Amino acid sequence: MGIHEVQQGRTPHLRLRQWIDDIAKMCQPDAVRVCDGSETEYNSLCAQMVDAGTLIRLNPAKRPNSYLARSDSRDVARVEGRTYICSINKNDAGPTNNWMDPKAMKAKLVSLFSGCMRGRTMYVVPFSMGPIGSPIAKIGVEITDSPYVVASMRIMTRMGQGVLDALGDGGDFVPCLHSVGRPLESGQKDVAWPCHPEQTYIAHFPEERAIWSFGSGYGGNALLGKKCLALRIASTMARDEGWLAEHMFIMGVESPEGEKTYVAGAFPSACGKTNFAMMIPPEGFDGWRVTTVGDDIAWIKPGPDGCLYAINPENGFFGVAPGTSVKSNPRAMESMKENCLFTNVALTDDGDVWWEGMSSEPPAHLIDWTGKDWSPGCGRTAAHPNARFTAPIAQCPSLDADWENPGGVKISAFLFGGRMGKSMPLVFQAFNWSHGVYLAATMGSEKTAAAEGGEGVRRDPMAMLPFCGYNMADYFTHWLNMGRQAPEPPRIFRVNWFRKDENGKFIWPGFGENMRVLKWVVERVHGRGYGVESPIGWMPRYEDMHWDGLDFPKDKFRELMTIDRESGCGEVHDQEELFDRFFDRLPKEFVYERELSKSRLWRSPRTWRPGATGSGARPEVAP
Ligand code: TSX
Ligand code: MN
Repeated sequence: MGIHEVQQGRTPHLRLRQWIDDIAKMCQPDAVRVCDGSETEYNSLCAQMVDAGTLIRLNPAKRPNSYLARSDSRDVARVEGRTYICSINKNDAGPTNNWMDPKAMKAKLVSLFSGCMRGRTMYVVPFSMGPIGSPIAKIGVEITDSPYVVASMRIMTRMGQGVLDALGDGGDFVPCLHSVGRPLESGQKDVAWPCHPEQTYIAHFPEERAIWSFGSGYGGNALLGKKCLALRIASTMARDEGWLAEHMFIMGVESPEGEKTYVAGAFPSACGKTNFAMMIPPEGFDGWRVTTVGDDIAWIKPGPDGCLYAINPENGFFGVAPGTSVKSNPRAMESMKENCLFTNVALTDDGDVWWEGMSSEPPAHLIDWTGKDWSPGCGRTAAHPNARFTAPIAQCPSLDADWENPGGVKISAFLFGGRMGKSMPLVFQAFNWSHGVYLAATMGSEKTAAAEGGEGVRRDPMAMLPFCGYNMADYFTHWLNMGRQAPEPPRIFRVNWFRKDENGKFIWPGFGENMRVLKWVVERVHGRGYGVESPIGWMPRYEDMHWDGLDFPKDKFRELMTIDRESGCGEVHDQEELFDRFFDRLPKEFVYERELSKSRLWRSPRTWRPGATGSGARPEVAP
């Protein structure tokens, strides 16, 4: 076939080699390069992208070994409308996923992929999600014609020869095929960010355990280890194998006495998940430490003792840049000091990066994410709102000592929380596992911008709505089963940092002060923290929280924790809309949990506050 082979990485794996040959025959690249993951390879790819205009090398004195990429303005985010779960039966994708028949989708994609890499190099990227050799880890191989994807995968995953060695001559891998969808016909000049927005497809084949992605070079559309493998495909594996693949951060909380507790949690987008996972304990918490295991994905399996153990399958952060600052998240800023890729942020005159929220005063002049001159007040944002940093996790100053423990870390609590301006209290604990799963499934976040469709709550069960690779009702059932099998399942909590007062101001200071909530959670799971039984779950009274170092008056706390009967009933009523989508597949437990929630609220005082006399609430210890 006249394809030039650059065999950096070496593998005796015949099935893998056959797959590479088959894909090369279909895509017809000029060259095939099996990546070894070395620094030399990374540097030469980046240099090649600088020459091609895809990357700009940042000032090495300001941002060593780092680059800026500007994408096509039509290729700036995940495309949920073009993301498909191609299960054999439509019902197995469920009402929340786009579905296409796998044969029809394959036929469509084979025609798109035929010859799609002409004039380009086809890269073969072996990667491990999770520490290489961990019993919880999975191996994937991404074939891509985007050097930007290769460089990003080297930061975000364990990538290269070590993975080929672990695969040996017959190990299992998830085949992930990706193309930007822009072949270079004879002599045609390339563009800085090739893509094909009109023909973008992000297709998952859950039975075959394969991923085909065409037309986009951006983030979750193109770095197939992350959302596609580690969430959509892994969630179906987890259902079949008895574990959980979740859209969760993992963090450690260490007390002054040296007691270590791990917490995992899911927040919908724009709720500060990465900030929370890297939180710095505030004043009044001398000797407490928060450590980071991961900020986005958790793979959680029962260990030999039946408890749930979690690993972070990733090796880097792919975080939203705007809003990240030394104030909001100093540990993220530290993580991106060097060895980073930035995408769609602004470029400063001295060759560094900037984005909205990085500093209160914007620089007087910038080059914006589209490559145009920018000055304050020009009417455009300098960075795209979905601009990203790609940073090695090893550079995180709060990285947990056990972040690469192949057995994972033992999870004691799950947190779920959205952005709710009214009615939802700061924190409460589920009565039991099935109630907790119900609270997680009914989680929602208020729509922020008018552009997203105005008022109302967007339900995002377990923050998995765009990431569950199968019928979400079956996913709820799987969650219920996982708790039944664990001897002591993690305790489940709902949190809300975003409640507002009657003037529209946030009541809770948030950020590091969330440590006070975390401390109550930790004490609850160890059977020490006091709580009272409210109509919606266990709650701390004012005196059950640690207030050293913060002047937060008791009446403000009461306001933050108030349960209003009318809005509580309204919330439970609204949940019916979500449940109706799942018809008969919805677990029976949810129907009963909803009835119980309704009854408890109906019979509660008009306004319920923890510790208020006459509320019927008595202090209790039982977690
Ligand atoms: O990330 C946030 N967290 C979690 C941090 C550990 N954000 C940022 C918004 C999401 C991207 C928050 N914003 C949090 C929060 O806990 N809370 C708020 C709301 C808030 C915003 C500004 C203030 C207070 C609260 N400012 C002052 O109190 C001065
Ligand atoms: Mn995410």
